[in-house]
Parts: sequence; structure tokens; C-alpha cells
Amino acid sequence: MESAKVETSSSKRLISALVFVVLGVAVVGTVGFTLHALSADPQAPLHATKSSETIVVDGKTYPKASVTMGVYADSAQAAEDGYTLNKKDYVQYGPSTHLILPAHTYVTMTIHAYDGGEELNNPYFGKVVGTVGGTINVDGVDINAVAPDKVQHTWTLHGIPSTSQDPLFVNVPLPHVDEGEDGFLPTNDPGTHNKGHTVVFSFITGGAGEYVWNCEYPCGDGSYAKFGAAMSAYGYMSGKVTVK
Ligand SMILES: [Cu+2]
Repeated sequence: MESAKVETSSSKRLISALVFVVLGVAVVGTVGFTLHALSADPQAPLHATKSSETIVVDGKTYPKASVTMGVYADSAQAAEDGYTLNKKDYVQYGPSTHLILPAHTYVTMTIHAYDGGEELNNPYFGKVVGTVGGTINVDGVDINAVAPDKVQHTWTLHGIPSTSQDPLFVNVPLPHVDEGEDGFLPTNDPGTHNKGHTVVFSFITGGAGEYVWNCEYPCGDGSYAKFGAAMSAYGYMSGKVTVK
């Protein structure tokens, strides 16, 4: 009798353990599926345009490619520039937050930047890092930093911890558009119809890899120290870079 009792309780324990495992698998599966759905591209990826030209940097010849993006205060500004891809009226990059760049290539990126700004939390992100020549060209002038209180957003590209892909780090501070009492003031940049700044810079990609970029300017709403809303939603102020 004594041993039968023990058997019953141990088989009960086995069943409850199995139920626990099945429930655990269901929970992990659901979370995994949800995360996968969340990490799907919110917009069609933006492919860099390859050029037939090459360029020599530090004695090495690279093929060239280019890509153009915009950063906007809201959906209305994005629509003026032809992009109506995000659902929420947040600050946003467009036309896509997933860039696809060729490997071992001199990539020239143009960002048309239309937003105002306040001040960076961390002045480090006011410095230009990782571009060819250590500069960015703003409305025709080369600079290597933007004052921390003159930044609208940053385009900050970095790797994920990995030993299997080449490192890639680029930090580009985008200077803000001045604001008057009735909104944005005209700029001296015909490239944006005097509504923003045209920022051009180049960097050299390594081998194939997956990278991420985000804005380091706290441009979300008041929740989470301005890291809420656009800053914590995917597809506005952050995205992916695939090098292949
Ligand atoms: Cu931002």
C-alpha cells in the first residue's frame, strides 16, 4: 500500500510537471511569435543605389553607393516629402527604417532633416564619429560636431555584440531647424525648399552583417524621460541596417 501511494503521487507530480512544461512552451511560443511580429519591417526596406563609380580611400579602391532619407517632426511633414508610411503622428524617419547596404562599399548617405530640437542628454552624440574624413556636410559646409543644444535628432549606427561580423559605428548629429513664435523659420537650404537642412556624409561598410541604428536625442513624449512614444516604438526613431 505504502509503495502504491508513492507511485500515485509521483505520477501526479509527473503530470503536473508535464502540464507546466506544456504551458511554459505555450507562453514562450506566444511571446516569441509576438516579438517576431514586432520585429518585422514596419516599412519596405530601403536599398542603397549602387553606382558604377569607384573611389580611393587610404590607398584602397571601393565601389560607391548612395541612400537618401528624411527626418520629420510629424506625419504631415513626411507627407510633404512624399512619405506616408507610419501610422502614428510621431517624429519619424522615412521612407523606411530598414536600410540595405552593399558590403565593402563607400556609402554616401543624405538626410533631409526638418525638425526642431531641444538639448541632448549626452553631449557625446553631438560629435561626428565614423564618417570618412570625420565630418558631415551640412547645407554645403563641412563640420565635425553640432552643439548639444542645436541637435534635432541623431542617426547612430552600431553593431550588436558579435565576434562574427565587422564592427560598424557611425554617429551623425543633425542640426535643428530654428523655431520662431509661429513655428519653424526658413533655412538657407534650397535642397529642402528652405524648410530643413541637407546633411551628407559617407562611411565604409565592412563584410555582411546585421546592425541597428537609432536616434540618441530624447525626442519621445514626456514618459520615460522623453524616451517614450516615438523613441520606444519601432519604425520611427530606430531601425535596422543589413549589410550584404
Ligand atoms: Cu529623434
